Amino acid sequence: MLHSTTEWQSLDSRHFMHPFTNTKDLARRGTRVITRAEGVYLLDSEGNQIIDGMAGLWCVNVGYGREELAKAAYEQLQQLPYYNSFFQCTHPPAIELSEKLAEISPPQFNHVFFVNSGSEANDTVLRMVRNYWKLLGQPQKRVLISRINGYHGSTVAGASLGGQKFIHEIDDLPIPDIVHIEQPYWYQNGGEHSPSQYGILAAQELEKKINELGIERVAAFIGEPIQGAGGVIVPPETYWPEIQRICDKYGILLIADEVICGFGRTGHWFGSEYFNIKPDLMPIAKGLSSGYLPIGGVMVSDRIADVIIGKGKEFAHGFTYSGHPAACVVASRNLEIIEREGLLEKVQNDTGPYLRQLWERFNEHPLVGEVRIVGLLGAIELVDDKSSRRFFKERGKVGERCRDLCIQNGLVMRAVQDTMILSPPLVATRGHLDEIYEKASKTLNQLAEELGRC
Ligand code: PXG
Repeated sequence: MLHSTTEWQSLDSRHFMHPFTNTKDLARRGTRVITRAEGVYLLDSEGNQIIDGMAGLWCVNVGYGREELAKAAYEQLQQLPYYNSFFQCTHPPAIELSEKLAEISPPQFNHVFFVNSGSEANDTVLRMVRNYWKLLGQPQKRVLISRINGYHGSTVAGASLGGQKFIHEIDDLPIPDIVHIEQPYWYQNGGEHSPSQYGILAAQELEKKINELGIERVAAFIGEPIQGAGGVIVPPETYWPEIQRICDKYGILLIADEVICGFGRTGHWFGSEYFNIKPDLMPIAKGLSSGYLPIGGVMVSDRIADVIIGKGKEFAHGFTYSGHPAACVVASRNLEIIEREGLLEKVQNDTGPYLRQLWERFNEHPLVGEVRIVGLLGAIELVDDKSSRRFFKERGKVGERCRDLCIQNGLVMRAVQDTMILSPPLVATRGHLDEIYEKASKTLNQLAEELGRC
């Protein structure tokens, strides 16, 4: 049924409880009703066209309006809309996608466990890690070390692995045996250290924590190659090699959460490849299907599969829709599009470097303390004082204003406190990136004028 925008908004505020939202505040401010999307553009119910600098929520890698993905889902839904993969059953869409994922992922990965979201992937990771050590006769190895300001989802284990205080506060997470160390956020925490010195120091927090807890208790370390929801925190280049060294030295499992970094965002299939690390497990979701249907998974390395599968015990875990046929078909076709259109190469050699050139111009802007960029993943750190790296007193207010101005100017950029985030669809052309840059630039100038910082 067609409604006017105000009718949609009124129905929305009466019945729809939104995720990560202050519902009362939302009802007062009103929602933007998105009704269509094509390529890299969104259309709202008022007919405004907005360029999507966030690929939905970091997921629509191949862009909107792909008829071939819609058709693939339609055909699969007619042929076999659903069947489970429990109890000695399987189906071709899940088998084909498993094979493809084994082919494109680093060589240590030959198995995948399907789930429906990044959060379920991380709950699966937690159970798999503990099961692995238990099967090896070390059930006391249960602690997962994660990072402050990391994001790993909203289910109980996912939110516990995440390191955001405001998320933990609502119901007193984390659950036991999950501990957090400092994040590699040089701009905020690096003080007088150079980024590369700080990268080592931040990584060595892991070694300190292992020693404090006792290696006999520590099971794994988990981190996003680049923290997404935390503010596109690109670690100094020294960070991941040091983390890898420590994981290897102590024999603990390394988990790279690839939910945002996977499927081309950094110009590689996986962010771990960009940083040249060798994880034992990789949770995946988002770009796996470009968000056309919900699907996620855990890539399982031979080290883990040899134990969990090799010991011949049931892994008593799974979801009704693990490996849903239509979602698998859409994901397979989505990976085909990424390959056929050379999106990894395009991001690596063309649009990624081009966006870097554009984005680095913001370094000259009076409000910008730092620009971070890898592939098509970028951040602009808005600060009160550039020379002393001082943030605004009330963190988040300027970012929120910047986000609202962006939307008025026809661009979606997300604000994480006062960090403006960019993660456009991987199909964005140089022309689209110019448009994003011009709109962002106009917005920053308006903001500087409002704050008297021109
Ligand atoms: N891991 C990472 C690294 C993520 O970014 C999840 C796990 C959880 O995935 P699901 O599919 O359960 O949402 C995510 C999700 C934001 C935002 O505001 C980011 C996410 C989800 C919702 C909002 O940046 N990332």
